[in-house]
Amino acid sequence: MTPSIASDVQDRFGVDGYVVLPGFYDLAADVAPIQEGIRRIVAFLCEKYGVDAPTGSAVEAMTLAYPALIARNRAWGGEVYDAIKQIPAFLRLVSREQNDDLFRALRPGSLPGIAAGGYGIRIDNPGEEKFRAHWHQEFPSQLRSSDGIVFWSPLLPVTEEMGPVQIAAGSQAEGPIPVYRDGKGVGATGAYALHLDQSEERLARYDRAAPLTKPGDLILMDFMTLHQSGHNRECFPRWSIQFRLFNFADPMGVRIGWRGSFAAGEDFGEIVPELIAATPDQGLK
Ligand SMILES: O=C(O)CCC(=O)C(=O)O
Ligand SMILES: [Fe+2]
Repeated sequence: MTPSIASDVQDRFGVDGYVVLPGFYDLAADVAPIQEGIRRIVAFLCEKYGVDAPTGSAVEAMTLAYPALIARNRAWGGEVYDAIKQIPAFLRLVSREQNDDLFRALRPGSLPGIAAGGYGIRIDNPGEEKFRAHWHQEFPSQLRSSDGIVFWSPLLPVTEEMGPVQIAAGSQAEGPIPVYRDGKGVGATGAYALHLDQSEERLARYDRAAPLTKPGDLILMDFMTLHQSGHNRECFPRWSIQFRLFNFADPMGVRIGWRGSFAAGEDFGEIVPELIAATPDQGLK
């Protein structure tokens, strides 16, 4: 049976390729235990490296202690990043039945899967271009199936200054867009080095949204919807959860054996060669 959700959610998702569900997760039950896990991990690393910074609350750990850690050594931030995706409360949120129900309601007849390696917690630091996700579709960097949805939920209230995710509304209509590789001059690799063919022409066709969300809220984006990270101009990082559900029943997914992309150690170009663009789009920023 297909679970029911408000039909306007289905309609808006179908038209815009994204939708915001305010308060989808329970702050106390679902989100606070993740924030607490982050606080403790940041506190362990501050102690390990002798960084004197406040970790009494999760907000302090995320906005003061983490920046203090990476100010001393950026690689210590990588330790935090790799550790926090293993917080049990985070994996419980990723694998909540509510998520599969939502997916099945938006994709009637689907059999949802959780994209392995496709879940994590972003820490978008002010002024850090190397890990900023510029305009992309999720599909080439995740694969698994062409029919998929990104789940995105913040761990701190997102303000304009923090550079909310930007979404080209309705751009899922483009279907799969070929991509080419370029390190952006900042050593970007993997998914961060992929560029869309004819990006400017394509993006010009759509209005852009940049929803301001708070912990508990959920943004859903179609695997084909163009989106990018905003520029964080705050003095602390933007922390957010993302994971991806795909559809085992999608014929394209069946054809590629539900194989993944970069996060699975695979090269998307070998799995779906038609996604490789012939010529770079020179106008891309
Ligand atoms: O949070 C961001 O800045 C980018 C998010 C994104 O690209 C994703 O969740 O797929
Ligand atoms: Fe993305």
